[in-house]
Amino acid sequence: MRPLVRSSDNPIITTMDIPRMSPDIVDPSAVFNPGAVRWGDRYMLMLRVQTRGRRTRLVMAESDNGREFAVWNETVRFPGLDEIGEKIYHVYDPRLTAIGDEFLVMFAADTETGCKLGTARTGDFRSFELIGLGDHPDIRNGAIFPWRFGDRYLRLDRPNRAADTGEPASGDEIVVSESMDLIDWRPLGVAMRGRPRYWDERIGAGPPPVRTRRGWLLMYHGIATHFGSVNVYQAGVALLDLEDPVRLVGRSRDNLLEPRKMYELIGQVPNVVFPSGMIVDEFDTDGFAREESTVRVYYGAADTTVCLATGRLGDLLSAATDG
Ligand code: BMA
Repeated sequence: MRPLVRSSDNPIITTMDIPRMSPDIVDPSAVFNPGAVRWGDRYMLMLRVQTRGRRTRLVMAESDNGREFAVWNETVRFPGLDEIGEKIYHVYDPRLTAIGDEFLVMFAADTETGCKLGTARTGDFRSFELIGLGDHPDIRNGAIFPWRFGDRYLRLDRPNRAADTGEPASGDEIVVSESMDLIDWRPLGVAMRGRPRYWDERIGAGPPPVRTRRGWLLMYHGIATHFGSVNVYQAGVALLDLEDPVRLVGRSRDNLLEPRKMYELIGQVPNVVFPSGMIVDEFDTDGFAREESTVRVYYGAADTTVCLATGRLGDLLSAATDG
């Protein structure tokens, strides 16, 4: 049995589901790579909507069953982001973290000087407070742990390495960084590296990791770059040590999800599954996710639609066996 099974309703969100929000969103081209979090009984997604001008807008969607979503009729605004002193071209690929009684958003922001990771907080997904834009020169795929380590926040991030000509900025190390204030981040170490010539040559964290009794469950994307004309984006899992997440306990030998369906193979960017949201329903009284719990993985398909795959937490953990 495969640990992740696609929803028969895929793609669960397409551009047809996005209300017109003139002038920001009129007849959009794509909706993909959503952040996801549970808010009481509701499943919340923060969608990346792309317009025909290839501008990016973030829009919330909610659901009470995790499968059928109603898209909100307003775009997400991070007040102050326009005055930050740097021209920001795109804000995209948000990861949502529930921590204490608030929600944190970590997003990628394309600037003149590279990709930055920005952070905002919210309590209701309607108004957001911008916390800041990090000053790392070029970094992406930031995901904040849903847990305080003493006074510290931890996150996973993925510094971009110098791109070869014509190739998108990418990287092959997932790093654990710490911060006291969510503004200044200090790298603690590399948790995992890409595996040259296999499915995950370049890698980046997917959704924020899930706290389990066996360790932190991380879903990540791996990019195979050794095919002549196209990169293949897939998803797999890793297990990080509970107390010291820089220490990798195991990772999946194979990917658990790869482009196979037409909606993953064809689209704005072909051959992409990009996991960005993961919701686990059940936690025990100590705050550990239950192994029998359902896991919902939300992913972008071909940079064009939003899709859902589900599994059982214990099966995903058991896939992270490689050293
Ligand atoms: C990555 C990011 C993602 C995107 C993916 C596939 O580098 O830009 O947002 O989904 O490429 O195009």
